[in-house]
Amino acid sequence: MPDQNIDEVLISSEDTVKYDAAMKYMLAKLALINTGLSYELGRKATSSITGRVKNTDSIKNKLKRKELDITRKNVQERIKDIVGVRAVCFYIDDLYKFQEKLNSHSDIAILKVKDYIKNPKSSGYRSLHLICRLSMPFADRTHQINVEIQLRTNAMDYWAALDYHLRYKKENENSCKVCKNLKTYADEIAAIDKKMMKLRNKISKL
Ligand code: 0O2
Repeated sequence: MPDQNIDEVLISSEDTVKYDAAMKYMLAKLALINTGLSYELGRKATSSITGRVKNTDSIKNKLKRKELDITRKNVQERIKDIVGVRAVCFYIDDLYKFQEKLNSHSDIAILKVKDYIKNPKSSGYRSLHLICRLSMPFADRTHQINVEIQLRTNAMDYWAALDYHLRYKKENENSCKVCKNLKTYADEIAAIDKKMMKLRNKISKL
């Protein structure tokens, strides 16, 4: 079977439209939360809000990485981040405030929290990941769609973006020669992130 047909079996054109709609729905929600939180804080809460729908090649690679068969069932049941959105905030405590706001949205069920800030990955990666199920009215009915929400500070985002192309997406062995450096830099950046939050608190009491 040509690849295009296999891809269509894995993710139908209806799925693609649905995932795209879910991403836009989530982006609107994050923008709404940002507006409310910024109002409450009296300053901007986020510096960017972005989203993406994972492409078929990336989904297939992830299934391979997880040593799973490339089937439609596995795509639907095992890949939780086909729809992914990210809010980048200024301070670490903003991320948890953002999470609280999401909790109050009745159409979003937070299924799993992966707190890579309290428990960073061995790579040094830090972010707050929320694996959610979104109930979205679409076409003739309400659909349940998995969405991964990544909440990060600017500092975490800076490190993750560089790590992504320096190491994370490279499978070659040589890339691990830089793992130790990247981990050290992640820890140093995280220490500055905490200091900036303390400084903000100090300034607010002046
Ligand atoms: P992409 O291209 O960003 O979509 P699990 O299902 O829990 O077994 P999964 O889904 O890999 O495993 O979850 P995990 O580890 O929580 O990571 C999900 C996403 O976080 C990744 O998506 C990356 O975006 C990001 N991430 C995780 N670890 C790292 C890291 O060490 N460095 C960087 N830069 N990003 C990381 P994808 O699908 O791998 O990639």
